Amino acid sequence: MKLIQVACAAVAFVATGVAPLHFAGPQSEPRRIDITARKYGFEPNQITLKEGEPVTLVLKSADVPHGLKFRELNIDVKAGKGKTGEVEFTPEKAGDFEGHCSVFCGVGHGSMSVTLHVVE
Ligand SMILES: [Cu+2]
Repeated sequence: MKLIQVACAAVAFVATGVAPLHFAGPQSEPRRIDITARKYGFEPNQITLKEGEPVTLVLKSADVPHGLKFRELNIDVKAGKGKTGEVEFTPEKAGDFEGHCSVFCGVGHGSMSVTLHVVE
């Protein structure tokens, strides 16, 4: 019986459609989203968040300094050369939000983007 409950919980977790990079535990800590920036792109570049669920965006640079800015969300996180920067926030509005690299990093800088899908 116990095993069935665990199995169901696992299925429900997977069925949310959000691919958790790290399991943050039961609602206490913000969910951690790791994003790697390198010339010239972000990995992942599509992220699904839930409205009202606090998250920590952790931006890691794999090479030169980069940043990630979501103008509409008032977020701008920077990561120095080979370093990590993080910002905590709670998406309050459903929709798609485009983020761009906010530190000039070379010829492909303008094409570095991330799409945040905030779902209800
Ligand atoms: Cu850049």
